[in-house]
Amino acid sequence: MVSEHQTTFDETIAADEKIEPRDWMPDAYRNTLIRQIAQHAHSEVIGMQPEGNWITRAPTLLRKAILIAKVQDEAGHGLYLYSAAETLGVSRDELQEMLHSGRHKYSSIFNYPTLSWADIGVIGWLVDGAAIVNQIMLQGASYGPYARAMVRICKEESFHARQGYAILMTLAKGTDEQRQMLQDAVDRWWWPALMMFGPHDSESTHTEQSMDWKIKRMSNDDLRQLYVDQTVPQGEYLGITFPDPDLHFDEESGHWRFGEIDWDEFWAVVTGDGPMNRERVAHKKKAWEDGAWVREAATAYAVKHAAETAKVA
Ligand code: BYC
Repeated sequence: MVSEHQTTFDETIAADEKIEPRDWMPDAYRNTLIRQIAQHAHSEVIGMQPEGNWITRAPTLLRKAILIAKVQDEAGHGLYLYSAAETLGVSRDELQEMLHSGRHKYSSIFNYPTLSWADIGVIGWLVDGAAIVNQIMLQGASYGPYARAMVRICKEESFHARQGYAILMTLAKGTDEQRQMLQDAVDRWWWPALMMFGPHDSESTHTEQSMDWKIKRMSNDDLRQLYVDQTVPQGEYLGITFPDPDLHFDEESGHWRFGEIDWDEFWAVVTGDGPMNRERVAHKKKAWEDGAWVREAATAYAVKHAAETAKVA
């Protein structure tokens, strides 16, 4: 027999209303949200590394200031998302432990190296661009704290994508060497950007259930197609080519059709064997350990402050 709780939950989802932390929810819904929100938070935080790599080497003071602001925004996104995950009853420490021990995933895209300044522009354009396509639909997610975090994150991502495109416009209008640097970065990041949307729908473990629960509002393949349709004209404007001989505009459907992703590469990167996986996790663990004294000091202050407040009361 379906419980009263389950009926209320189902009706809330059917009515397109939000599930809030105080509401009853099925364990599987809670666990799916913890998995996806945590993976998303970890991606934001690990994603600071490839870009942080270029802060000391940005070509001008202005570019450096903009990049610092962007990387700082990613930390903020991680914090909103960890807070959203905490509303589901999991602690920040547990989430860190899951990431450090390899039991939690983070986006495959951050396991590639940033070899030139053009990579910073291409990350803004292609990676933040892909994140926006994915996250606009997540603003409609059925879990309130996740959906609301997405609204703010999307606003900031939109600035990130523009700063990336602005870097690329400068390179595109520059010397032959600069245009070559831009093309080389596109050649290396295009396929990994398409992989961000996850496996084909037919191979995706979670899509069907997550769409029934209205956590995901569009499937991996539909989002990927939307992204390609938006991005190819932007690339043409920059004067670059895409590293895909099968890419062509299909008049009948009105879509840009593209070649097959290298799924062996995707799964190798997702399961820990990409070019930068080990470095990324080792660096993250070191930052967590080096920051232990800050957390201890902050907690000590909080305890002292609570004791003093209690005394006054
Ligand atoms: N990378 O059943 P599926 C940013 C895993 S950061 C790694 O389709 P789901 C930025 C998937 O987890 C924004 N793993 O899963 C930051 C699952 O494994 P588990 C990053 C992937 O969850 C700094 C298995 O494959 N955005 O923009 O329904 C600087 C089967 O997949 C990936 C997000 O995190 C992948 N690409 O759909 C610049 C978005 N794809 O968990 C920029 C939030 C799949 O069963 N996440 N897997 O072990 C999502 O929207 C969804 O989780 C996904 C996957 C679309 C990624």
